[in-house]
Amino acid sequence: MVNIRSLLLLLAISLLYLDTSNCQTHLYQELDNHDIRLTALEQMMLNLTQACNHMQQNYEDVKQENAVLKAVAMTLTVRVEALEQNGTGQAAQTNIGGTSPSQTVTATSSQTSQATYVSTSPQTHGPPTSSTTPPKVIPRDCAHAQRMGSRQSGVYRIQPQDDNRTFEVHCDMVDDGGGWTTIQRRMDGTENFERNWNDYKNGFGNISRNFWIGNDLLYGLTSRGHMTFHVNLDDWEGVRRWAEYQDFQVGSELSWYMLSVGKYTGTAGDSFHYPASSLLRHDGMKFSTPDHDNDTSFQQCGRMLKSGWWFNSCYSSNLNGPYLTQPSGKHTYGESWGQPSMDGTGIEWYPWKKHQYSFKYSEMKIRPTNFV
Ligand SMILES: [Ca+2]
Repeated sequence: MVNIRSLLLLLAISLLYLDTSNCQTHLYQELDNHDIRLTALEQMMLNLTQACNHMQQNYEDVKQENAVLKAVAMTLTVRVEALEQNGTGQAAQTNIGGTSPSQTVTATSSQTSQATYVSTSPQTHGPPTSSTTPPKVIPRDCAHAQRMGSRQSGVYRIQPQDDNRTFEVHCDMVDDGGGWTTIQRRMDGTENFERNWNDYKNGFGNISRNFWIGNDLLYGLTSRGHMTFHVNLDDWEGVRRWAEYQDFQVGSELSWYMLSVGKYTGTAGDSFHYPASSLLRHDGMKFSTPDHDNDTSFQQCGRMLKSGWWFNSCYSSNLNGPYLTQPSGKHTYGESWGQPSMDGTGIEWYPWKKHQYSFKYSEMKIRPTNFV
């Protein structure tokens, strides 16, 4: 009996051992499989890391190539600008016809200057910096400066023609997309505009305040292509109106700086083609000053109206007239609705006010028509 029990116990122990052994074998097998999967995962991780590093290297290479291409593109752009500047400058120089170059606004020698922003106020402007320095080019005008990356309104140095003369001008980089070269401003009576021919030829005043840019420079700026002319006028009640003309051009001194303008748009009315009288419009007129009578009147409009302007017989606008500290000057005789008298009562634009009225503020500016 005991033997049988012992035998059964031994059998049970054997079976248990056998089962335990099988289980152990299975566990070892599973562990081996786990190790294999782990190794496979590690290899996969390694492959992914290598792939990632490879992509990172490719990205760095592409980025570097992109930077190089960008620098090359910038250099080529600047060279094209320089070539354009040379070509147009020579053409403009040819048309001057031997008039002696001179300027009242500050001119310098032929040094080059980057972006040529002259204002001393702190600002961010100019072309983006690059690891490769492009050739330095002085912009032809404010539109050119803006295309080169300048966004700040203020005083810039420009070189309109390829004759080594540079000029400081005021650029409006904000109004209606910017790129405007300001050619005249009247903001107070601190500057005398009753000037002779040479002053209007060369320009005068403070370009940050009241000034006339100069007819020679005006010719140089408008002789290269289609230009848009814009004038802003403020009355003494704080209302601003504007007039704009396409194809604005001022001839050389040989043509007495003859004015030529195209289509009008605006809110201030059309003075240059003044519809009320062909004797009072200014399109096609020569420039006159107190000492140079080129108008169509038997009188001397420039002397009488104390101004330099494209007088006819005589005017429907005179933005270079005397600055008055009130809307109306003295009316002495001859004024009728829509028809200026010969009194000369200040800074006038007849199509808006229809009677003699001197504006509080005026500014005239130009930019290439295809700028925007
Ligand atoms: Ca005359």
